[in-house]
Amino acid sequence: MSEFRLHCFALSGNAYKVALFLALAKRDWQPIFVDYLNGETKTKEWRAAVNEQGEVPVLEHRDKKLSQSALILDYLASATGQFGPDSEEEKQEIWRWMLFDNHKFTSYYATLRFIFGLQKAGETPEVQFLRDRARAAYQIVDDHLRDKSFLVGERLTIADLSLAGYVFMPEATGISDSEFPNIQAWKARIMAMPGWKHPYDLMPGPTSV
Ligand SMILES: N[C@@H](CCC(=O)N[C@@H](CS)C(=O)NCC(=O)O)C(=O)O
Repeated sequence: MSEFRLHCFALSGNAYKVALFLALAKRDWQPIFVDYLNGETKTKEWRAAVNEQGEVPVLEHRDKKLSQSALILDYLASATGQFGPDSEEEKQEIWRWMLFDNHKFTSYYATLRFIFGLQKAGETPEVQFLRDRARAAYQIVDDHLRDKSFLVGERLTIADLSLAGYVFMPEATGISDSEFPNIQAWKARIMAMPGWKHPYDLMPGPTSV
């Protein structure tokens, strides 16, 4: 059995945040496939055994079973000594970006990508609302990255891994990379890291709905 076990599925960018950490940190880990599309996370059994909140990612390590990607990333940074803060000030900055990511950057974009890119909902008012909100969050991050290589401290940290959850997903969203050149350059820096892999090469399961 591997040291770290990650409950995940290929389409989940939230799980990718953790899978990418483990890949870049070159840790001994294994994915445990969760059949989200067939409703596994909604079953009483899965919720009782894995996560009462009904979500992946869930990380198992030693006697711990953790959920919520930001908390897992913070735990992994402490447990491995990699991609964490160098000071109290950096820790606060990292959390500030991870909370922004969970509330806005990932959440609007992930929902847009799911209903527009995967379920092919078309140009509904909901899609347009989500795209506007996602664009606004992307603009804030693009502005922040104008004079920076990474979000915090000029090196890859768990803040970058959190925001990187969905940016490599290939489905159409109606938002183009060329609208956000600083995010595009940041993505290229992450892709150039030894051990980087596309989400669909790192996690098991179907890549369409
Ligand atoms: N804030 C959570 C979000 C996790 C999340 O939304 N996971 C999705 C997959 S990407 C999920 O498991 N959804 C199950 C459901 O909504 O039923 C985190 O960062 O871990």
